[in-house]
Amino acid sequence: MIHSSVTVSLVPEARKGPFVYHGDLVGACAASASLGFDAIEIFAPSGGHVDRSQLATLLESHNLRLAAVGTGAGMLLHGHILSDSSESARERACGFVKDVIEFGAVFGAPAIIGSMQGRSDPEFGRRAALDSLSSSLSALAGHAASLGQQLLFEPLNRYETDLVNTIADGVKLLDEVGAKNLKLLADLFHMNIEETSIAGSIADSGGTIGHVHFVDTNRRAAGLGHMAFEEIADALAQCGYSGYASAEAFPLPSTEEAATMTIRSYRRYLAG
Ligand code: LER
Ligand code: MN
Repeated sequence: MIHSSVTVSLVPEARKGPFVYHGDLVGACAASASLGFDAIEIFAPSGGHVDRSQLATLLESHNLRLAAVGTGAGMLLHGHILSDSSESARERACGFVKDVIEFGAVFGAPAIIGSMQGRSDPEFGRRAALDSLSSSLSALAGHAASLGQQLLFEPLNRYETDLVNTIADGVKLLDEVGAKNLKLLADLFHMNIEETSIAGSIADSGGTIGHVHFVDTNRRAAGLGHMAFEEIADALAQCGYSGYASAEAFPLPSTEEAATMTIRSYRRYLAG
């Protein structure tokens, strides 16, 4: 069974980003629970930003779970990247992510490495950047494992990184790192740009997918673009995927309509 989730950003600098709810955690929990979502995914400025006992109360009172926590604020707010050519800069990046891993772990939620993978610079080179990324991921996956959590790694489209663009690139990276709790995040928006076949690459992923960003071709809510959701749902079912379909989409035409459209599409294509 695939569960539903919706993103909540608490980072003012990301107000134009692809998140359904922005800024108001209390309101987002009430609204998403009333639509029937199973969980929320939080994008926060840091691992220490959210009051943990307030979040625990909120989740419990709305019968919601925490699906995952994003780490992209490390790059957005501080310029940290896990593939940095400087070891001390990489350590700072890992420190930021470790705090987010610890926050998520309190609620049984994995952290997501997306834009924190960074991109190569011409001097350092792509292979060296990938090696640095692998070594950062190895340390971070170890930290997540010590807390009983998975760590999610997200291939991004070519306009955001030159390191890991496809699910196949991601599977290769996972092989290099060799950590059992390191899984891939399949973001359908990025896959629509990079994959030859979205359903085909899911089918070929060999059980490495641990989370899905459920979104349409144009990064609007599922159902507001031209994604072939039937075949994607079939491919996920065939590989036994039982994680979250989490709406990381623009709040268009409004937050309410994006959330409503998402849960409708989730029920149509993925539920049961
Ligand atoms: C993060 O989940 C993502 O998809 C990236 O595009 C953010 O830059
Ligand atoms: Mn994503």
